[in-house]
Amino acid sequence: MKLLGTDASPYARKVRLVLLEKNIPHTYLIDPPREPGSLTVRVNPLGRIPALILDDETCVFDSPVIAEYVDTLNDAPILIPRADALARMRVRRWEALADGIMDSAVVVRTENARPADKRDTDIISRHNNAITRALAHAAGQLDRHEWCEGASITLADLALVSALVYLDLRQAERDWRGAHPNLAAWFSRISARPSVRATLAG
Ligand SMILES: N[C@@H](CCC(=O)N[C@@H](CS)C(=O)NCC(=O)O)C(=O)O
Repeated sequence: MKLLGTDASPYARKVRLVLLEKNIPHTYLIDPPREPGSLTVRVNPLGRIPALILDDETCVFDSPVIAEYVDTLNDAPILIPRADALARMRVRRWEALADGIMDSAVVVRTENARPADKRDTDIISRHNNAITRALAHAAGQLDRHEWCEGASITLADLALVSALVYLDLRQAERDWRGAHPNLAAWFSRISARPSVRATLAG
């Protein structure tokens, strides 16, 4: 299978981490959708990354669907709990929280890229406030636990680390480590994992 993404995309990082943690053979292709000739716009009607192309050419999108599909391919590890409905909901809710941070950070970046007189400062502050609240929620839920959910790594951890890497990339001025030392300690532990380091290497 082939994964289309870019190194900056937090959604692509999330599914790259799922593939790497589960040790699923794949080819990672950097394919910015806005570049002429992009494969992404030919295979994904939404023209977005990440897109996973299976060996029979089936295209899987978007990132939650890819993560869920890939998680069914083996059990080592199981990243989305299968039997415990509440645990499963909590993992998916972590993913929604992390994806929401990514969504808001993308909106802020897009808005800030406009000329100063065309920026909507209300939109910028609403989305920045959402990120601030989501980080406080994440820190509160994480508390002193080693993992976001349960006793081992799940999709929740992979989604959250992807959101935080993206914040460091696009909002370097945001001192989320100072605001949430427990989140900072969790982040430095998880970012030492070979999977995370591999996605940061490129
Ligand atoms: N909800 C989607 C969001 C994917 C998304 O918005 N990807 C961005 C890149 S981070 C994209 O491809 N945007 C289209 C573009 O850049 O033209 C997912 O989870 O996969």
